[in-house]
Amino acid sequence: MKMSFRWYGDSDPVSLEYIRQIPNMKSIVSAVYDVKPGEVWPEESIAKMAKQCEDNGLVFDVVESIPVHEDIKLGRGEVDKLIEVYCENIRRCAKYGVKCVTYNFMPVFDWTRTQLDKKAPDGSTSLVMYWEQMKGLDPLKDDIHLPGWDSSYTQDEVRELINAYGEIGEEGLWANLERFLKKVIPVAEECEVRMAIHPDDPPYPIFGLPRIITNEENLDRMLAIVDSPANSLCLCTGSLGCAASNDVVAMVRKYSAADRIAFMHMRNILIMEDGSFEESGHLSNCGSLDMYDITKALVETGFDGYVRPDHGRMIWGETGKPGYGLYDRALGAAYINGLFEACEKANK
Ligand code: DNO
Repeated sequence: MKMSFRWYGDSDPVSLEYIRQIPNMKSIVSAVYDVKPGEVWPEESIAKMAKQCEDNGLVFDVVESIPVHEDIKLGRGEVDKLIEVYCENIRRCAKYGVKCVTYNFMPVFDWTRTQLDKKAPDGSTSLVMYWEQMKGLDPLKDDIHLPGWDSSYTQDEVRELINAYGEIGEEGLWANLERFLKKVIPVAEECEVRMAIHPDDPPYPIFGLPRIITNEENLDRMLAIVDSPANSLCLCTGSLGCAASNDVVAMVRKYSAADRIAFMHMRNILIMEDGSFEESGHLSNCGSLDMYDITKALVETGFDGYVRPDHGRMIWGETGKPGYGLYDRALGAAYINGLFEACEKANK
């Protein structure tokens, strides 16, 4: 496996100087952040990121994310032109050494949480999604500002988008994903880049928006659209894992054995009785997922893709981007390194 760490560029309070000191750290996961979805990434920005990483003994070889424009997901407007821009961004990233591009096909919103700083008894804080706090919220009627949601949309725009997704439904979203993949994957293959789709987080409908990257049946369907290692998964344990019906260990084993996992997001979550969940420490006994079994499944199937410690809690008084502080993610990396070392030795 190749250990990696997400870095948000110059605005990130965590520095590359610190990231490089985490044992076994090799790759930086980042993106060009000052360009809107649907626009071409300036080569200078990609080159600068690559150079900054290299100067710190790291490699910028994973992109997270090249965002997919809503019109591509909705199949409206200038879709073909937008997909062409997407392909051009893949080519440009590949030119500067990128090997893996993460993206998602979630309508309107990326991950959904109800609170980003829920305090645990030990004083740490983390992201949570409590149904109790979601109850009664209706984005078609109320003005909703859930933490972490893209604030560049006005409430009217959000309503328009939600209605448009309601009209196309899940099958419409599938059709638009297919159209996207059939154009993008051949370009990725040419560039020797693996596309890694991130599962919907959480993997069930929110506010009636269709969600399709959610469970084994749908992952099978997605991978079959273009049967190529360039069309792969970013298997996020914490996203798939917060639906108790998903057997994450079995999914990891199956897709890794088939060489369809390009990128692993490793984090743990604690699922509560009503389906709410809290992001926990990475260790198995902090949450509902067995991180040892997940790692064992990866090692036994010869996984050689990228891994990153996903969301950490905020600990030791650190402030910064929720989920993306240094300390707890570094603890996560150390733990994951340990799991891999043990599993690899046992597997010899
Ligand atoms: C959350 C992340 C996601 C992920 C995107 C990929 O912290 O895992 O925002 O980057 O869904 O496109």
